[in-house]
Amino acid sequence: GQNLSSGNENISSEETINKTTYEFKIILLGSIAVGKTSILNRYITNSFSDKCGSTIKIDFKTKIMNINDNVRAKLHIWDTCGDEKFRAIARGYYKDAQGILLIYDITKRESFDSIINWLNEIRNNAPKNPVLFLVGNKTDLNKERQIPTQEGKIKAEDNGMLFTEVSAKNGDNIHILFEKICEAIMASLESSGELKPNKESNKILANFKDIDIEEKKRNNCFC
Ligand code: G3D
Ligand code: MG
Repeated sequence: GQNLSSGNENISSEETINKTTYEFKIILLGSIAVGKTSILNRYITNSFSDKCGSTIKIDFKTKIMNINDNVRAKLHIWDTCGDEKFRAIARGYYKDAQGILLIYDITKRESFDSIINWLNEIRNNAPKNPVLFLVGNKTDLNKERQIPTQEGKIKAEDNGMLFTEVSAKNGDNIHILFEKICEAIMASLESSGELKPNKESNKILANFKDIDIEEKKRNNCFC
């Protein structure tokens, strides 16, 4: 009843000890210069800046997403910098990923054509049944578009992927993209019985095996 609501207010505050936190690993894939790093920066810091250098590096950033008053998701979003040696680092990168954002540039036909190669890489390296999201980036450059939206949509449907188009530059659809993938990961884990809220531990590492975050941060160069 209504008379309970004021008494319960603290329970739903940010600080509550009973807040359930799911942790998900999401990785970014796609050919060089499609905007992987820009999408991540736009989501994490709401900024758009220069590309990172040309070294081969793996890095990840985390962000908390509130699902509701009692549940939140901590997203660990992994990005590569440079992709020439990608095959050599693939396995460690894919390990335990529950969501994959496969990105192309709507103004570059080659980046869309290589989606098929990335899907093979995913089949060979990713855990079974990650949520796949095909993402066409750079919608602010609509005049230079080479891939019609409908073509992206069909490619996604044919390959069991969710689909959207975004712009890291102006921020269009970026936040909703991460909300959607998070929702889809939760639904997928729930349907396979792997999402098991446990308020005692206040932390669920659903399908996410003890990644040593600090160590990964120290050793983020895999070359
Ligand atoms: P990558 O991490 O996939 O390799 P980057 O790609 O994020 O480094 O982006 C590659 C280039 O595309 C960068 O330009 C970046 O500024 C640009 N870019 C990324 N996203 C967008 C977008 O949404 N719109 C537009 N117009 N440009 C974008 P430079 O010139 O630095 O190479
Ligand atoms: Mg990059």
